[in-house]
Amino acid sequence: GNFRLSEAGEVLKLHNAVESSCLQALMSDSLRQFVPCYHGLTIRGSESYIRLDDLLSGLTCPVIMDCKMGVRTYLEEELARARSSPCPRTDMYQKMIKVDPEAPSAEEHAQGGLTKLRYMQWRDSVSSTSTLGFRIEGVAVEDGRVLRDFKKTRTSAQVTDVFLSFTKRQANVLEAYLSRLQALNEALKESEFFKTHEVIGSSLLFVHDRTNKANIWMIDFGKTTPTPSGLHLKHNIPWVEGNREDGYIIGLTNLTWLVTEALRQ
Ligand code: 4IP
Ligand code: MN
Repeated sequence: GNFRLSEAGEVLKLHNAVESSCLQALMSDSLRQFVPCYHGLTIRGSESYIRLDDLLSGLTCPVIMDCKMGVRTYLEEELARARSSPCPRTDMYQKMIKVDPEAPSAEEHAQGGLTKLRYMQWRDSVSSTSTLGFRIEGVAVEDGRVLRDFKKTRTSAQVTDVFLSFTKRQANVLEAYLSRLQALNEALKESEFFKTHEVIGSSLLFVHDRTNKANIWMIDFGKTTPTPSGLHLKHNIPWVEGNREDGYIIGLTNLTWLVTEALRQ
């Protein structure tokens, strides 16, 4: 979406203060090796951009999968907003009926709109987000085609099928992903950043190429917010409103389990 390629093995992403402060903090955290290197801001025309290492540079015909992590993809403030000033959006309604014309209520059909919260909660529940703690957002295949038809990919069997076709069942690729997931799990245990941030809407980017080099990166921190001072999140317990938990580790554990399953099939 808001990406744009720059000249020298870097990617420019439209500046967002929440994201750049996360990236800044991550550069001196145990998670550093899982995050694209951040080089500060730059200005092009009238816009400010975040400079990141291009994760695809040096790869031949990369294949990419984006998994959005967590048991919810909206911030707690979205709940407050929907209560205090509910604002039905026609674009949310249009996106919902494109996936499932039956999903809106009679009232929502009548007004032809729904709140962002309602849309996001529905998206989380029809995908694997609510149950598995992550969902597949998209896959880009060798020839550059991008597949985005995963909105109703919800069960563990459906997710495993996507892993199998994404990796073409190559055991060495699946094994490389598995060990990277395990290393990430260890780094998260050590991470000061992870303890003190609610990680919402962030993705793990799976990338491998023809030479079977395989890697996983943490990306997208536009909704990753510091906890009120002193609060340490566990990331592996259910979310209830007010506890700020994101279920990131629930998702990582299930992801690891399903990659292991894919290896067995
Ligand atoms: C999108 O829904 C994603 O949830 C976006 O989150 C979100 O942006 C969009 O909200 C919402 O419409 P689909 O993926 O179903 O299209 P992300 O950026 O994490 O992918 P926010 O602003 O929440 O980051 P709007 O309000 O931008 O439309
Ligand atoms: Mn994203």
